Amino acid sequence: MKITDARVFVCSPGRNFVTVKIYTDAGVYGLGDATLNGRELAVVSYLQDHLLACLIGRDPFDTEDIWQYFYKGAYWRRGPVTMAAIGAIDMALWDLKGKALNTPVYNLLGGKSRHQILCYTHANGRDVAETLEKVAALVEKGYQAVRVQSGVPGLENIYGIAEKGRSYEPALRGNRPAEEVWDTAKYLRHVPKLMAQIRDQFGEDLHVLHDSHHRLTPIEAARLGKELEPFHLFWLEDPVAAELQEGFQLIRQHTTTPLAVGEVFNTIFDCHQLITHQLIDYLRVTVSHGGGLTPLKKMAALAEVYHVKMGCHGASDMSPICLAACLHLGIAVNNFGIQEYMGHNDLANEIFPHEYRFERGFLYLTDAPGLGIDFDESSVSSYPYQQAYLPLSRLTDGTLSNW
Ligand code: EZ4
Ligand code: CO
Repeated sequence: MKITDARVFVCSPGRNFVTVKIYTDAGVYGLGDATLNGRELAVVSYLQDHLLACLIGRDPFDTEDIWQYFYKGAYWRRGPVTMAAIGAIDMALWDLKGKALNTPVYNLLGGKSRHQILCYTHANGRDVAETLEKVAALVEKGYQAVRVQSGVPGLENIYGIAEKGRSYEPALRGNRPAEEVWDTAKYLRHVPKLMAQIRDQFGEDLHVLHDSHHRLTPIEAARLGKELEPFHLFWLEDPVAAELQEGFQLIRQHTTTPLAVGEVFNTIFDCHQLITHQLIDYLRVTVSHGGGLTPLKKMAALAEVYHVKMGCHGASDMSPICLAACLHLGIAVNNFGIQEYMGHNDLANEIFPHEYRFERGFLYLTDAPGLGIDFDESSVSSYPYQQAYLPLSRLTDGTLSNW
């Protein structure tokens, strides 16, 4: 079998998605997600101008060699734009291989290690009362794990909080990023109170997660982790910006709250020390931004050795194709932890028909071949690209901070 064509599509059913499609002389095609929130067109150019033509004539089953060809072959390695582009191609090739062999991708990754995939979704009220209501509604739907965020008294707009009556969407339309004001002291006073009320109302059985979204220093994160210990979080996510892997040693010395990191990582070299020094408990690298299933299965294997479990990033700013890839990996590896599941709007679900489904707190896959997803190309003309960016954060005195 030979690759005959490879194309990239951008559509915006409420938010931008970048999709790679690889065609073969056998008629079977594969789909990959190349969406990088706020930097979509840079990935499109990387694919279109530099990678896709190199695929023509290749055997699509050679996933390892094609991955190495693009990773080592560029000379310039790593980085989110490069790795999202390589990741989409790799994902599309695994999808294609599964379809050609008439088997789900998980069968190519080791088969089923479990029959259902534990997932969590987000509760994000503007204040504690609204957050409690939202958690109650999710528990009603059967969720056994919820990521709990709430507005902080004295701060206007913060990460993770939806506008009234709307579902949360981090990227905002416009030609430059919006700016938010952040105050760590206020936040650190608020979160333990929030978690006390959550445990009070929902008891010990609910798995509770929380995302600090890179905003703390190691010693601040240590304080938060310690103060949250009585509430037994499933994980505390991105307590600090993680370029400095050693920073986690300090957090780890002080708290037994489990730590999850990795949604902005692109390669094993972003997290090898976090894993081998046992500084984290969950690895959140996602399949698209981490360069595809080829490197993700290696990361999962290294993590397994060091008791680290997988918790792939599954926000709605990756398309259903990426979520499907995370689920195939998640069902196959032994060291699966949990899958983030924000879901997508109705339009995105129509444009990307998929076989995975949510039921009472778990996600399920069928035995549909490949990744079990498809893509409606007419969305490109009906819902064209819309410029949108993630916000940025400033401290109250104007200092640029971590969003
Ligand atoms: O801010 O996906 O855990 N989830 C997150 C997300 C990220 C967005 C960035 O595009 O932190 O909401
Ligand atoms: Co996060």
